[in-house]
Amino acid sequence: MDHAADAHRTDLMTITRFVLNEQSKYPESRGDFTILLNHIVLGCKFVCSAVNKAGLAKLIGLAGETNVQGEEQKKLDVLSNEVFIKALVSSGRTCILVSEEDEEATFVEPSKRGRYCVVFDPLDGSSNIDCAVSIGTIFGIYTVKDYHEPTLADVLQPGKHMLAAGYCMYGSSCTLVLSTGGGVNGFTLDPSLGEFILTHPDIKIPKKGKIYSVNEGNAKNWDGPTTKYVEKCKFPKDGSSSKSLRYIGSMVADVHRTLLYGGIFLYPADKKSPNGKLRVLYEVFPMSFLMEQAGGQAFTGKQRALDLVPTKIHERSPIFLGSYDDVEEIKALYAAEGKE
Ligand code: FDP
Repeated sequence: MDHAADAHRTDLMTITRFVLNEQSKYPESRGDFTILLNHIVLGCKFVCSAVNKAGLAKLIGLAGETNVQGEEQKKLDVLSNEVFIKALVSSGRTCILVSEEDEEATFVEPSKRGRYCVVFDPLDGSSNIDCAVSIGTIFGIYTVKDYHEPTLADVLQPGKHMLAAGYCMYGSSCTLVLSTGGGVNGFTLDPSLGEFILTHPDIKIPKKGKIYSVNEGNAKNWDGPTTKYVEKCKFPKDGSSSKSLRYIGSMVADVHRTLLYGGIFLYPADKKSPNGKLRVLYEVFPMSFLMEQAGGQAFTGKQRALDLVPTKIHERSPIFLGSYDDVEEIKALYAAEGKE
């Protein structure tokens, strides 16, 4: 064993160290946010370990199977939800939780309340679990006005009021991308240490990209601007090269690639789903927050995504997000349509 190399590893920038450093910039801080984030990180590690075993489900009894002890095992998305709810409640720093898995918001019991609201999708892209494609957890954090009397209004706020947002992608590596409002940083889980290490400091999305990402199977139902935009990606008339199409169908993975390589991710409205498919609170807002923090843009087809004021916790919205110039083009097409 190379002890010298191991010794060096102790000065790595772990996510805990990173957040503590950030915290030290605010002398009035009591460390509540750091504690909350530690609990989210714990949830991510737990889910990562469960996802890694998903392919062995039939052998060891996960996801709806019965295990060797004869106990009924839970579906991964149900399990992930329970993991995050328990982690967040036991942090003692939350008061309202909104999860994709639960119809109603969870109001934390008074003795365990803190001042944060967390909106999250515990396992997004879950239709990809059985074929081992990357999936992820998405989260956004708000502060409550008065934690003695939390109400739904505390989470039905525009995305621009979010304090922090992030996602954890369970892929070929486990990657956590986080913004607390001062840029975007990416951390990769080192399985040998069980720690997330800062591997992608200060992520900036390229100003213009070469990739578009959309479910083209819905094309016959798209509106004019989306149709024109995708046509332009494939058959540009200004002499530029066509864009490449990449669509995994797992939002975290598609957005992660868009953030790192540039380009645009679209989940537009269509005739069958006039509000698109993706959920405002725990898909559209956190990803839009990260995009803006990385120098990109996020647009709903009508307005800046983070200006949207949700009226229901599971509301949906169309979304176009990614490189600044690419989103600018789709905005111009919607503006032109408005003038017709
Ligand atoms: P999934 O249905 O597998 O859970 O909102 C969920 C989501 O995946 C996103 O992760 C993904 O971007 C989108 O739906 C894919 O939808 P389509 O299958 O309609 O393309």
